[in-house]
Amino acid sequence: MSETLANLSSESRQFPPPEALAAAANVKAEAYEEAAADRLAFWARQAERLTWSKSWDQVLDWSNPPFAKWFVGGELNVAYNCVDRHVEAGHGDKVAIHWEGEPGDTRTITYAELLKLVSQAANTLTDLGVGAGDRVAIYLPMIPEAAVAMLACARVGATHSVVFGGFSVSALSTRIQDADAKLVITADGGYRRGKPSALKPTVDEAVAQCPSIENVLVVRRTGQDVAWTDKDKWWHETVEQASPEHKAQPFDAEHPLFILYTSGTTGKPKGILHTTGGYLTQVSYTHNAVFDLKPETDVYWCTADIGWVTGHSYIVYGPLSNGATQVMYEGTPDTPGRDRFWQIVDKYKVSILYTAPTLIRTMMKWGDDIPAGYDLSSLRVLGSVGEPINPEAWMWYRENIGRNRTPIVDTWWQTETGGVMISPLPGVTATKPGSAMTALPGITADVVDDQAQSVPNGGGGFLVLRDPWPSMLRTIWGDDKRFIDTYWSRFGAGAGTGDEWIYFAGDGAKKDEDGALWLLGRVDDVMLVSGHNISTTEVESALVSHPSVAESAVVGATDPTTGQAIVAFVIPRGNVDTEGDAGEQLNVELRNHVAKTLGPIAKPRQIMLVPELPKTRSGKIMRRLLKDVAENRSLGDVTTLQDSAVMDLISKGMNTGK
Ligand code: 6R9
Repeated sequence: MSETLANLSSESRQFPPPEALAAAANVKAEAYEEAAADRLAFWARQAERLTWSKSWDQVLDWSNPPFAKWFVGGELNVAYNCVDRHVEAGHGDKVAIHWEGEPGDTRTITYAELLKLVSQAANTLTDLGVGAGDRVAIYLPMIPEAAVAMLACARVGATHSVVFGGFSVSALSTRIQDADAKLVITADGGYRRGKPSALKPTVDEAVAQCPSIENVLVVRRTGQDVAWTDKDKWWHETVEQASPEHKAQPFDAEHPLFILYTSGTTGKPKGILHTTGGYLTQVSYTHNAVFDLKPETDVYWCTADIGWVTGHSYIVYGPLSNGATQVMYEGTPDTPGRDRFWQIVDKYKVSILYTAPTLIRTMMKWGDDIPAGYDLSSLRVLGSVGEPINPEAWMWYRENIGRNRTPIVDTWWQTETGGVMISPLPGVTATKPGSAMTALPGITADVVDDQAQSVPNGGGGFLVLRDPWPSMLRTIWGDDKRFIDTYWSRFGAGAGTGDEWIYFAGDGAKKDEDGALWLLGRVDDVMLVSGHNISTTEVESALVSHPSVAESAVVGATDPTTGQAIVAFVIPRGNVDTEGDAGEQLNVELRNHVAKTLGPIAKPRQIMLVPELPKTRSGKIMRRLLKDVAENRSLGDVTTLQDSAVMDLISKGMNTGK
């Protein structure tokens, strides 16, 4: 893809794993060879981490590609694996969730208490006529009931569809309608940025458009006034009064576990379908391997929202199947102060922290002195997910949070892949800042050219996955054709070339001289400037490598002379003066800095200094909206935007030329 730039941006820093961590690591280097020798036998061994009611007859049935069946004939219950079996093994008193509400209220939930809550919720679902095969929409803030609701669905075999709390009426109702859900589980509201933020009115409006909904189960969180309809039932008057006895019944390995909608850039949201046995196998294995989880001693914290796949796989199913103790936090990182995260790490002695580049860059912007005021010595593994992490953000994370001691695992995966696919192993890999490094044991990732040929080291192209993996999506809910068209028709058998079915991830990537993988963002975002393909990620990383820059987003805007021209939106670091001449000067300096770092072809036509960038609720930059601004168009779909005021600020700045 970006051959011109591939040779120019090179990273020579490398960090081997700490010796003590390497010596005691859950997964050692041999795992790669073992998996390569017999991939299916490797995954079968990982499946044995779980408790199956009935063992499988066949590890993988790939006779009808691209529709995979894993652990064919096997039966298990996901909730039993995440809760009951830890209690049965004598760990009932162990803390499953240290929950921290935004206003500072807390709850500590042991595995025994979690079992009680999940059993009560399962009994309530049954009472409400929800059973195996039904769909349930979950629209909740980050409260323990979110995990309980998901596990209760899994327990009775209902398929959940979690929608980010705060998504609009139309986003919620289209998801309910597409899945034909029978029940919504919601709350009166949740706390965000120091205030109660209502959820119930959105549900009321959505349900009015969704005749399939029979009941609405409402958790009381904020105590704010709510309108009441005859479909509504309070959680505390149903679930909390229900019997705590519930026997989990096993389901087929391919029983649908959840649907999660991804918005994509165009068209209606895709309902990504995940099933039971393969999904739980991979999230359990990867959570253990990638974070080197020691369930007896670690305190794990994933800062994601439950509405994102990261919340599904690495707050609920991965950690709980592994019997981990974790922190769950309701609110935003700046409430009541910008030190909230570090206060939480210090308070609970968090040892594994999993967060997103957007948050790391925000922390950079706020300044080094904030984390410096806290004891972060409990941390031993740091993770990143959601976007490419710029090398300088990676270094900042290592130095200021990891205090140069802890490995960083940059984990590449997607809603569609269900679990982590490409990542360092903390006890094995010598990491490079900004690289997700290599595919995990049992996973075959590659970078190919547009003829599906593997590119040599030093080359760039499209990221693909060559073999099916246990937690792969099984289809797009109700739309097998779109499943094939979107992921399998670009290369290989699905495209009519070759026998091999090749999964196209939609991301650009390159292999460096050592074969390490560097993710370059969505291929839809690649810019074509005077005939050269340039990735947004590389220009953004060049900008972030300047000491005055905290965060940046780059788009290609139509340009009469170069086809597309690079327009960059830049958030300066907290201490940088951007008033008047200083701003002008910084602008010139930044354009030259990119030209020097990457080559003159990558020099931005224009740089806008902005206070914020438009992001999704999972923290991804919405470049599509910035492109609308750069090309003077009215804004496209903004329903998944985290904060709608941001776009006004940016558009205003653009129009006045500031
Ligand atoms: C887990 C998640 C998937 C897209 C993916 C890619 C980007 C995620 C990344 C990364 C570079 C990483 N992405 N992790 N890019 N390095 N470590 O984010 O799922 O919300 O479906 O997004 O996110 O572009 O294709 P999802």
